[in-house]
Amino acid sequence: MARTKKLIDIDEPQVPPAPLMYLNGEVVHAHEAKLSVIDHGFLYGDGVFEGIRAYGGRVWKLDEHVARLYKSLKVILVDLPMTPQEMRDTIRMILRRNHLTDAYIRVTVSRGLGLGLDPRGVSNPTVAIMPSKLSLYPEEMYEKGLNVVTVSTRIPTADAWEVRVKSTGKYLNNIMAKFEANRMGAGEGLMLNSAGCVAEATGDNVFIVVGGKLLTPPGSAGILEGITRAAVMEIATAAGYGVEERNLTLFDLYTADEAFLTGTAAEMIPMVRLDDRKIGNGKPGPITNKLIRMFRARTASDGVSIED
Ligand code: PXG
Repeated sequence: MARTKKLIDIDEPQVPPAPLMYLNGEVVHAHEAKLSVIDHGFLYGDGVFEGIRAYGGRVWKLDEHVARLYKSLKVILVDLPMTPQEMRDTIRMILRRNHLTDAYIRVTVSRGLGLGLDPRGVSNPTVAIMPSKLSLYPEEMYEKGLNVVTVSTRIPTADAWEVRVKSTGKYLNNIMAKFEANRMGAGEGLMLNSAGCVAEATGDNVFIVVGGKLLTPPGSAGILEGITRAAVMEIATAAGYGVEERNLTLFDLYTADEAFLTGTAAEMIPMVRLDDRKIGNGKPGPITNKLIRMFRARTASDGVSIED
């Protein structure tokens, strides 16, 4: 009798099932998740978010991300009927339910439902927690370094409190800045603030290395104070490097020994060219590479387990 064992069943769907996500108290398939057209997040970008990562079954900097989310909610006057502990547990539960150990997870909260600006007419904050694919820079960019351009889109008002909140609404500016960088064929766009000082990249913070010391713009430059930025500052300080928050101009970046960007998705990535100038010798610097190794060792060992 002929053997009928099939190596590949072409009728079997090869598409992975849609991930499960949390939406307003329920666990649903992501492709079935629906939001109202009068959601204030959709109508006005009236909400806040966090991008979080898990490595090897542990959520990296979970407490810090949840703390920043609740700080953002406090600033925009949204009172969530969900405690930070419930938020942490729900994030871990969604990762568990999807059997995801290495993942990106996006937490988005909007003010809720209502048409019209008056927040008194808006009720029931929307809470969405969804795992997603990471949009990372290609691996080769970590070895060769990023080519960055200064874009004309600026951080609107560096001294205003709004720009320091991780609000959904402010990202139109960052998206336009990313368009500019793409159009110029660069890997990333550097944004200045209204005073002309260096602020940040479209979704990453900026560091330079000068004389063995790390320099990065302060919160008052209108940046989002990244959780990766804080982790890198802590790792570098513990390794004996000086770290200083200081207002920087393009002159400082053009003449730096080394430079790199930090962010949840990017982790740490060397920046080797800015506006057609080489930074240092145009290759990832030794201190940058050493800190990248230390950072990766930390993400591989630290974090809050997704298991109960
Ligand atoms: N600046 C800006 C403007 C950002 O949006 C950072 C700096 C780095 O912050 P963290 O805390 O990640 O080190 C960010 C982070 C997303 C997404 O879903 C956005 C970010 C990070 C991850 C995902 O689009 N922005």
